[in-house]
This record gives sequence, C-alpha cells and structure tokens, in this order.
Amino acid sequence: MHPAAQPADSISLISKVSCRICQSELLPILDFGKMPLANAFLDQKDFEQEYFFNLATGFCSRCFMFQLLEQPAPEKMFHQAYPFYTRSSQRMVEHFKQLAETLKKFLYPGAFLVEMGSNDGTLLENFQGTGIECMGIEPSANVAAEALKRGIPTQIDFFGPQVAAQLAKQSDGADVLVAANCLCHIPDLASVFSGLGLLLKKTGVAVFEDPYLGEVLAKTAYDQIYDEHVFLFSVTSMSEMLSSYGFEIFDLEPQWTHGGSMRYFICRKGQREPSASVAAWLAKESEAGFKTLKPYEEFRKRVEISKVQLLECLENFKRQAVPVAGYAATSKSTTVLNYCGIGPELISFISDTTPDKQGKLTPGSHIPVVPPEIFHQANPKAAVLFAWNHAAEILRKEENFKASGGKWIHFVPKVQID
Ligand code: DWN
Repeated sequence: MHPAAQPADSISLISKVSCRICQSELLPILDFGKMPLANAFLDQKDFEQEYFFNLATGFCSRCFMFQLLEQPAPEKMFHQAYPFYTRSSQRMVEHFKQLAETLKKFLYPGAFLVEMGSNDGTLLENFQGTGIECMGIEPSANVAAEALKRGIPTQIDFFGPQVAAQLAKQSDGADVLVAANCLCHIPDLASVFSGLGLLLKKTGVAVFEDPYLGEVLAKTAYDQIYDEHVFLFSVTSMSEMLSSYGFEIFDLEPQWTHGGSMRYFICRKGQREPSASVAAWLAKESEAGFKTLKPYEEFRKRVEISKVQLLECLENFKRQAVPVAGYAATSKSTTVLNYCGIGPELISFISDTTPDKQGKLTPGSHIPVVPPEIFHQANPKAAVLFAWNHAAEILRKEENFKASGGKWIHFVPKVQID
C-alpha cells in the first residue's frame, strides 16, 4: 500500500486557521476544495483508500505570510516512496552546480556545510573532493538512498533542534546551511530556526531558495499551491518571519528556477551589513501592495478565469476527437487536474521520465503515467505542458513534437495553444 494511502481515521492532519508564524487569524484567499497529496501516485487497487484534504490558502495581515490553511502531516508526504528526484531535470543539475560555486565563497577546506532537504544529493555532489565537510538531511529514504549510493553523507531525518544539536556536537558548528526548495515545505519554522540557532556558527550563513510569491502572483501560477508548499514566501514575509527568530536577510538574488524563485542569504541579526537590494525588494513589494489583500484577491480572480479557459480548451479538442496528452506528471499538475476536474476523458495519459511514477495513476485524477517512449510512439496532436518551469529544456528536446504538427497547451501565465 502506498504510504499516503492510509485509512482516514489514522491520519494526523494538522489543521490551522491561525498564522503559523505569529498566530494571528488568517484571511482566506483561495479554496481549491478536495485535493489529494501531490505526489501520491497510486494503483487502481488503492482508490478506496486514497487520501484527500482541503487545499485552501490564507494570508496573515500581521506578518504577511501566504500559507495553507491545512497541511497534511509531514510524514504523510515525505517517506520511503517520495517520487521526486532533483536530478530529473538536467538544467536543475546545472543550476545546483552554480549554486555550489556561490556557496564556496563562504566555505574553505575543513569547513562544514549542511543541506536541509538534500534529496538525491544533486547539490552536495559538487563538494566531493573539495575538502569541505558535508551532511545532507533528508526525510525521504528512497531519494536519500540515491545520495548515499553516490557516497554523499546523508542522514534520513527531518531537520530540527535534535538533529541540529547532534550535528553541532560532532563539529564546531556549521559554516553554511543551505536549503533549496525545502523551507517552504516545513510547517514548524520555529523548530527549524531553533535548530539553526544551535548549529550555525556565529558568523555562519544560511542560504534558502524557494518559489517566489511575486512570480506566482505575476504568472497566475496557482499550481505552486499544493500540500507540500505550506508557505509561499515574499521578501516581506520572509523578513518578518526571520526577525521573529533572531535572523535577517543580508542579500537576495532572484532565480529562474521553478518558474521564478528567490535566493535569500541569511545571517544572525546584526552579523552582516544588508545589501541595498534588500531594502529595494521590500520597497518594491510594498508598492505592489503585498501587505494588503488586493494582489491576492486579484490573483484569485485570475485563477478562476484560468480554470474556465483550460477546461474550454481541452473540451474543444475533445469535441474535435483530438486526443490530448500531458507532459510531466509534476507535483503542480495535481492541483491543476483536481481543481479543474480534468481526468482521463480529457487527457489520455501523462508522459514522465520518473520510473517511480510510470505505470501509476495520477493522484485524484487517475490519469495513467507513461514513459516518454509511449509519448513519442503515440505522437499526440496536443499536449499540456505541466512542467512549464522546464519549458526551455523540454521544448528543445521535444522539437520533433512540434515539427510533426503537435501543439503545446500552456496554462502559465495564461492558457494558450502554441
Ligand atoms: O518543491 C518541489 C519542487 C522543487 O520539485 C517539490 N515539492 C516537488 C517538485 O515539484 P514538481 O514535481 O512540480 O517539480 P518539477 O521539477 O517541475 O517536475 C518534475 C517532474 O517532471 C518529474 O516527475 C520529472 C518530470 N519531467 C519530465 O517528465 N521530463 C521533467 C523534465 C525536465 C522532463 O524533461
């Protein structure tokens, strides 16, 4: 049985309506309704036990954090059968190589680097043979096993004060803690920062990289909202949150990854001079109304329109008896498919390179996931690009699809056929 497919009464659901950072009441923004776990790909025999929760977001008008109202327990999402491997995109492998070069500016032979949410070791492998001591902390045993196979020290665990205290005891403390696409998954940030307080050297640096709320709003990328992403950070909310835990941002760098991310360079309060870009980003967000409900309400309206347009587009293909495929069974696709009510009647199959997903059905929508070879053999006339964040990589490698008359269906930033 899939670890996520447990009887409903055994589920420990964390249900919150108050802000996870400052405990103020959350203002509801968007309710997607009943939603499965984004990465709970399943077999037909598990349908009856499929787990659903209510996917809805709220905004805190006190600390400005955009967050889920409810999130399933971390152990339900991250376990021995978590099917996302960082290595599944070549461009991400290159991105992490470049991130490693950036981190090396804060490191030296003998220094200690800890990665939170180290997945299959794609980032840490860049430090092999450098003399820099590394430790990955990763709760999903199957992806951690890939890192261990490559000789990358990895502890299978959730990061928190206990793990941090144990690492601090075994070292003189960490020079750098890095977490890419990880912090936004963790509901209990108080425990992360209490751990960071124990582990990080006084002058140490933490580097976080997460999908940026500003890009989600600008691109109407509502598919970035799913069970795993409990927070979508802005510079404003990140800065408020860090301040409450004794840390601050000293630099920022926007990234192209995951449709638009932000890299935050963090230190203990007062340890480093913040760069001018910190104040500039805070001012930019303030002008854009990030502390008010307005941009989030406008976002909700655009999301509703996007749903109607995507459904119209797929139903048009169906009326013309043109079968449509999906490209990449991403976590994000679970939100789109279930929110829009798209099933195998509108998308016959989804091509994905991950062996763990192939042969399974998509969460909630139950569309078969097939290897890319089937996509190439079937040569469909149209395909929804679910991994829109990897468009550059995919459109290049799938040139033949378009050359042979195939149409890409995009839905971010808006629904269009190309
Ligand atoms: O935060 C998260 C980000 C970093 O990664 C996690 N919560 C889970 C995951 O999100 P995602 O699944 O939306 O990630 P991607 O990278 O947009 O999609 C990966 C999926 O796409 C994999 O199943 C592999 C597939 N893929 C493919 O089939 N062909 C990807 C590429 C690049 C391809 O060419």
